[in-house]
Amino acid sequence: MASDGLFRTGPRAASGSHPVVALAGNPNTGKSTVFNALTGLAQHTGNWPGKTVRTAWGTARHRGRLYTLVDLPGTYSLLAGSAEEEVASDFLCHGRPDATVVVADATALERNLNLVLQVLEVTGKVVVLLNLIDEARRKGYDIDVGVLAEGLGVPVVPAVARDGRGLPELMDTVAALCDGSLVTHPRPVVYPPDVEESLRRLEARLAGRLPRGAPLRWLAVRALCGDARVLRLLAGPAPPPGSPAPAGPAPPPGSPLPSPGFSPVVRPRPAVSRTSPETKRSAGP
Ligand SMILES: Nc1nc2c(ncn2[C@@H]2O[C@H](COP(=O)(O)OP(=O)(O)O)[C@@H](O)[C@H]2O)c(=O)[nH]1
Ligand SMILES: [Mg+2]
Repeated sequence: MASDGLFRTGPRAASGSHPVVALAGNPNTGKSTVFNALTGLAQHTGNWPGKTVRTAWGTARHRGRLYTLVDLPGTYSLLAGSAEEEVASDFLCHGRPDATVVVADATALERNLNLVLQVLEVTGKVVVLLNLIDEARRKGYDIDVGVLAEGLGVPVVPAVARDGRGLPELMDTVAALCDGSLVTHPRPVVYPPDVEESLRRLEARLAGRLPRGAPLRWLAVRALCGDARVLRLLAGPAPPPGSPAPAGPAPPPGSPLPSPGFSPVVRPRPAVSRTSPETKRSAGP
């Protein structure tokens, strides 16, 4: 496994034109097991730029196509209370992954769904890998994967990653998310009316300060939770009335990872709901 310095230029730099796939999840859900099974020896590790958080990234091949997988640090939340949460949140918000796999522990679904719902506020191009199905069965849990997928509005793939079970289906789903042939319809979390009103106002204030396509609602949630970096952004000077929002062009392939902080590099969120259901496979309602 190569190490360190390589990561300074980041997985995006190494990916060339390969789709970038983020692996997120609570600690001990089998994320590294999935990552190792899919990337084999084609891995690099290193510290996240400006952080002591170690992360791994590598290349997976599936049906003749290459993907760059990023094994994000395990977190229970994206609310940036720790360096790990900040790294995972920044990568999902600003690293522009083409798809995100949230590895969830089937034996502790309720706790794991907290992160799933947060990720869905950042990006819709998500597949949930429901791992440790063997342990869940041993405990007598029988999870209806179809109902879960319908409730979340994104695909759910059951797996026993330690035995490689479910991983080909995972990569088929990732491939379909990356090439746009699979359309998701994530269900938004609806907060109480006063919170929704605050979010709406914060989103409007953030919209003028961030590039089009930035996950405004999620950043507004973070502001309400007291995230210092979002609050700093809101406290900064507002752009003059009528001035266009920052363009935020996607960097060319080979650009380094965005550094921590609110880099204006955000790929517009895909308009998944506008794609014709006749021509695309669809997940969820
Ligand atoms: N029983 C069972 N154990 C698993 C499965 N996937 C991973 N593990 C084990 O769970 C532990 C944590 O896995 P790891 O990949 O390090 O989790 P991470 O912290 O999310 O990266 C390891 O001992 C794995 O061998 C699975 O599907 N079933
Ligand atoms: Mg791990």
